[in-house]
Amino acid sequence: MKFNTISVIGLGYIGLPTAAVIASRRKKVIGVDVNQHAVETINRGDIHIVEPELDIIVHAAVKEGYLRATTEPEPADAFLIAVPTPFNAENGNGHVPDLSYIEAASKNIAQVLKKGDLVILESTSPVGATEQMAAWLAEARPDLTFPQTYGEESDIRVAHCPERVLPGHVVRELVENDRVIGGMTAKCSEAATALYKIFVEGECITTTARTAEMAKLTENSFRDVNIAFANELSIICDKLDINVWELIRLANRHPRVNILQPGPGVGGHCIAVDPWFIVSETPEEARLIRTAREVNDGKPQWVIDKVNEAVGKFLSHHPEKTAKDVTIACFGLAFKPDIDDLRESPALKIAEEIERNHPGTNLVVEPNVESLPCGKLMKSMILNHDDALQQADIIVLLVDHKEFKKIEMSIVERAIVIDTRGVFEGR
Ligand code: SAJ
Repeated sequence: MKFNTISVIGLGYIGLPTAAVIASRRKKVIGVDVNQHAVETINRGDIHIVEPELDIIVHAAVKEGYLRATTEPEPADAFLIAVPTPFNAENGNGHVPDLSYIEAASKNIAQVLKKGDLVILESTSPVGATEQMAAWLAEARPDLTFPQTYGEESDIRVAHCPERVLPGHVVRELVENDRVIGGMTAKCSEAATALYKIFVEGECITTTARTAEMAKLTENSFRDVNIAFANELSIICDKLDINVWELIRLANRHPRVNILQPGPGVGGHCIAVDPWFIVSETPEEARLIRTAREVNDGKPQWVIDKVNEAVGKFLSHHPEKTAKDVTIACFGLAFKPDIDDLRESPALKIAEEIERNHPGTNLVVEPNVESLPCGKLMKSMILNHDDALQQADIIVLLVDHKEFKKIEMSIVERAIVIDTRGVFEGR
């Protein structure tokens, strides 16, 4: 199959790198996004998100004329949909996936579809979402045929190919990772494979659309369950007065044991979201997956309780003082180490809650950001780590950034330390 023009719908953390990498293979790429600011930024050759190396390839792709962004869909030979799939607020079954962005994107591209086109859903989706997308396309274009009714003879090919790249390593992983290709028919998989072969050096493995959907949810649920195990261990060890970091190191010496690391909770927009897509479809069966979500979502409150305990401990040693005299410093706000991404970060959530509750001085240290997001932590002071260490009575280590790993123990020991990442206690 030949793809002269490829359109990527949704120019966010996945869509923009994908569009740029395809364009870097000298294919004409039309990026579509509802965000006018994003479209203008990209057309200038700049980027509106933070991802290493992305600026260089977007700049080159735009300047060489292979990548162009617009707010309105245009005809193409293949359409890659990479829009968000958040979940709606809780109902009886937990959290229900919100497919409205996929619906809007499919209705939008339906207008420009022509016989022979390929439509790929890349957004992480609940099982059945690709079939639903194909149904929306068919409803909007009764003049074309689709795989759900015409099988291999259909005018349009439809597949689900979930993205699996790690934020911070997107440009490399887009090319190197294996791809799961779930076509609605074998020919759909074949067409999608031909598209990914343009830029993927990993293996392209074909399956059904439903299995591909479930594969992505399974990968992130696997990680969530394993992090929950580590988080639960950390709570148990705290109660039993055991150093969890040493414990995990020792247990991991077993050839078939590989425990992940505890932390203040699970952040980002994938691992904390995707398992709910399984739970909401099969609430009776997905007991372990639901519990893992609850354990990880409960961890920030456990950390906050520890901070309150630490304030009590500090005051019992300094009876002349009140909580107003206590300085608490939160080290790290990002959702994982060495990135500046504060979205869905348990560390940020904990720092905000401490600020809300604590009447004394609140300090925050985040080496990866220059200023705090608008409206966040208005009563906290952002400092470098040396100054914060000087002033803090209580240190809450929330993210294992490389800068924090270099801090001398003798300086830290002057304060009460709550180390959620084992940066100090794990040494
Ligand atoms: N975390 C721990 N302990 C660990 C590992 C991670 O507490 O041992 C925490 C992190 O601090 C962070 C959260 O989990 O708050 C998630 O971080 P992550 O690095 O595990 O994953 P993400 O969300 O950045 O990216 C994941 C990846 N999925 C898997 O590794 C199975 C990535 O490959 C996916 O493409 C991405 O989700 C996605 O878009 O779905």
